[in-house]
Amino acid sequence: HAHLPNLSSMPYLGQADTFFERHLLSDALVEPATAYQRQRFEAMARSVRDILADRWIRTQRTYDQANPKRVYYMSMEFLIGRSMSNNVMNLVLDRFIENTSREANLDWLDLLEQEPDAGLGNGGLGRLAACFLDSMASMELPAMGYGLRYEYGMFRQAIEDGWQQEQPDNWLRRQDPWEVSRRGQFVEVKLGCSFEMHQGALTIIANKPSTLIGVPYDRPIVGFGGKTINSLRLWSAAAPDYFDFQEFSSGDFVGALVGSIAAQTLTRVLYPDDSTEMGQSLRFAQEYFLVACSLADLLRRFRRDNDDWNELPNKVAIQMNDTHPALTVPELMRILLDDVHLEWDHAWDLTQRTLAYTNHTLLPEALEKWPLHYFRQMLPRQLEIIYEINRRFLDDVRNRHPGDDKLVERVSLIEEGHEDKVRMAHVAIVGSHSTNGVAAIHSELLRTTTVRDFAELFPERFNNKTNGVTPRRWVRLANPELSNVISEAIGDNWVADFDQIGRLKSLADDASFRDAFLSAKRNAKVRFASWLKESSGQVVDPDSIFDCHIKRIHEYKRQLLNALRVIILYSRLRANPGMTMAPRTFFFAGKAAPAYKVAKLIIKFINNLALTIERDPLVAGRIKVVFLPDYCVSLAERLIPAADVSNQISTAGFEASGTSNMKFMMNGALTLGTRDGATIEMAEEAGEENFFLFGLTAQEVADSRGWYNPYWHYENDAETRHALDLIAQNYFSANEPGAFSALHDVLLKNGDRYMHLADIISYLNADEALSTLYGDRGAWARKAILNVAGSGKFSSDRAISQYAEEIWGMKPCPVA
Ligand code: DL6
Repeated sequence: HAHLPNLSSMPYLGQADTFFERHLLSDALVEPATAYQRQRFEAMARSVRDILADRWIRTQRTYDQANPKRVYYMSMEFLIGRSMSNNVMNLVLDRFIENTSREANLDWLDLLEQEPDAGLGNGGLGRLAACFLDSMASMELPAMGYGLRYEYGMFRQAIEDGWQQEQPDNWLRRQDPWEVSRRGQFVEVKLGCSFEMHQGALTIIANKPSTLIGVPYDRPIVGFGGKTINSLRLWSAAAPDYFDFQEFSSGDFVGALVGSIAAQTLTRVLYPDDSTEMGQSLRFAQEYFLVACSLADLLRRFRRDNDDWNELPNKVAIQMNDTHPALTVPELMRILLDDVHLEWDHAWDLTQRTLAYTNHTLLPEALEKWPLHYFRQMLPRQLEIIYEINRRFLDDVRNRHPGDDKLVERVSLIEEGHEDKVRMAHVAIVGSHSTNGVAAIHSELLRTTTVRDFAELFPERFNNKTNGVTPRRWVRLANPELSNVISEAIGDNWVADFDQIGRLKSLADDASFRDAFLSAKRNAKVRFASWLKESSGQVVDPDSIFDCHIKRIHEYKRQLLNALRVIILYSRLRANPGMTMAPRTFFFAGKAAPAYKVAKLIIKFINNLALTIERDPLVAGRIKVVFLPDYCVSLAERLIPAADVSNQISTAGFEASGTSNMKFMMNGALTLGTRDGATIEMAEEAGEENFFLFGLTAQEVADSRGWYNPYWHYENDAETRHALDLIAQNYFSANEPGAFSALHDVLLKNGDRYMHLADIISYLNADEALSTLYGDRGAWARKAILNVAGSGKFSSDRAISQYAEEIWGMKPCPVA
C-alpha cells in the first residue's frame, strides 16, 4: 500500500506562489486583476502542472533506468471528471492553494467550477479505468493508460418537458491545461481502407489502403503523495500530411484539407452506448486505431530497452478493458509475425502471456461481434490471422473432444449466420492468459453460463477481481467533512491504506462519534440542497431522507421498480394522510443511450411522476421526486456524500459489479439492494444485518424463467395492480394520453423480462424497515458507521494489488 507523504519534504511549497501570476501574464497576457475566472483557472492549473512537472519527468526517468515490468491499461473509456482538485489533493498542495488564493484574492471553489468534466466514458467501465489509474500511481506501479482523445465526450443531457435531449459535450473548446501534446512521438497506422467525406459524413472506402497518424496527448496521473506521476496517453487521429503542410503549397490544397478532416473525424466523438452492441464501422475503426497506436508505441518503448523479444511477457502486461481493445490479439500477432518475423508458435506464446482480459457484462446483447466484412474492408491481414488462430484452436478442441461438433460451433471465433461475425470475447479469451470478472458472483456466472465452454477448456485462465473505487476522490475529496471526522478518530492513514477504515467499527457505539458522524452527514445534505437551489432553483428538505438511484438508465437496473415503489408509497399517503412516514426525497439521475427508446421513456416517466407528486397538495412536504439532469462524475461527487439511501436494485444476475454502490457505502449511505454484483460482497463485509437486501436471488431468477408470469402479481397484489392501473389510466400523463403504454407493456404484456413485479413487495418491506430505522438516529448512525467501517475491501488499491500480483506479476517501482 501507498504511504502518506512527508509534508516537510515538499520542496515546491515555498516558491510556488509566483507561478500563478506569471502564467496570467505570459500565457493569457492579462493583468492579474482583470483576468476572467477561466483564465485564472488555466493559470492555476498550469501552476500545478509546473509543480508536478519535475516529478512527472523523474517518474519516467526512473522507469527508463530501472526497466521494470510495465502494465498498460488499454481502454476505450476513461471517465476522469475534473482534475484540478484531485491533483491538488494528491500533491498535498493545500497550503500552496491557501497562500495563492489569499494573495491573489481568489475564490477557489468558484475557480474549480471553471473546469469541465473530462467525460470520456459512458459509466462504470470508464470510471473504473480512472480509479484504477489513480491506484496504480498511488501504489507506485509503473503503469500507463492508453485511450482515445475524443473531442466530444459523453453527451450532455438536458431535460425538456421531461424528455432527455442530447447536446454535444465540446469539452476541448477551450484548451485543456493538463494535457501535453507529444507530436514528436506520433505513430503511423496502416489501414486497408480510406476515409473520405461525402456530403458531410465520413465514408469508408474499401480496399484503398491508407495511413493515419496517431498523435499522443499525455495527462498526468498523480499518485497520492505526489511521488509517482504516471501518464494517461490519449490518441488523436490526424492525416499524414498534417506534418508537412508545406508540400501542399500548390496543387489540391483544399482536397488535402478535406482528407485531414476525414482523418480527424475518427477520434471526434465517444459512442454513447454502454450496453448494446453498436455495430457501426466507425466504432470498429476507433477500436483498431486505439490498439494499433498503443501497440506501436509500447513496443517501440520495449525495443528501446530490451533486445530479446522473449522478454516481452516479462516486461509488458497489457490489460484489455472489456473486448473493446480485443483487436490487440491479432494486431500483436501481426507485428510479431510480419515485422519481427517470429514463427507462429513463438509469436502466439508471447501474445498469450502478455495479454489479459477483463469482462464487464453478461448481457448477450452487449457482447461485441464484428461483421467479417469490416475486417475484409479495413483489416484483411488481421482477419487472416484470426482465421489461423481459429483453425489451430478448433483443431485442439476437436482433439480434446472428438465428435463434439456442437462444442466446436459454440466456441468458434467466428459466428456463422445470415452475416458472419467475429466474436470478440472469444478472441480475447483464446488470445490471453487471464480472463477476469469484476465481482465474485459475476465471475462465477461468467464461468458457469456465458462462456462456460471456455472455462472448461481453460479453467486456469479464469479468475475474479472484484472492482474497487479510489477513496481519495470518493471520500477524501468529495466529502471533506466526513473525512475530517474519520481522521480525528483514527488518524489519516486510511487515505492511502484503506483497510484502516475497519478501525471505525469499534466506534459504532460511541455516542460522540455518532454525533460527529451524523452532523457531517447533515451538513453534506445542507450543502447539496443549497447547491441545488442555486443551480436549478429546486428546493429540497435536508431533513428528509435522501434516497438515491443514480446510474445509467437501463431496464435491468430497474429504475422502473423504484418508480413503482414511489407510486405505491404515494398512494398509501394519499389513502391515509395521517400515517407516519419520514419525509423523503427520491433522487434519480442518469443518461439513456440515445437510441434506447424504453430508457428514454423511463426518464420521461420519472419526470412526470415528479410533477404529479409536486402538484398534489395532499402529500406536500412529505415526498418529493427529483430527476437531476446531466449525471456526471462531478454531480456524483456532490450527491453521494449527501445520500442516506443507496438503491442498488438490478435484477439479480444482471449487474456485473456496480461501483457507485461502493461509493455510497464509503460515504455512510445504507443500501437498499438486491443480491447482485458486488453488493453481495459489501453486505458480507458490513454484515447482512446492516444491509437492506431483498428480492429474488440470481438462482431464483434463472429458475423462474419459463414460468414467470407478471400477471400473477398484478392479479394477486392490490398495491401493484393499483400502481399499474394508475399508469394505464394516464394518471401521470393526463395531457399526453397513452404516453406510457409502452412501459405498461414492458411490465405486463411483454412478460417483464427483468421481473420488476416479482420483487416489488419485498422491496417495499425492506423500504419500510429502513424508513422505520431512520426515526432512531442512534441506531441509524450505528449501521451507517458499520457500513463505512466495512468498506475497506472496496478500495481500488486492493483491486489493483490483486491485479498486480495475480495477473500482471508486477512490483512497485518507487521513484527516488
Ligand atoms: O466493471 C465496471 C462496470 C460494472 O461495475 C457494471 O456492473 C457493469 O455494468 C459495467 N459494464 C459495462 C458494460 N459495457 N460493456 N460492454 O459498462 O462495468
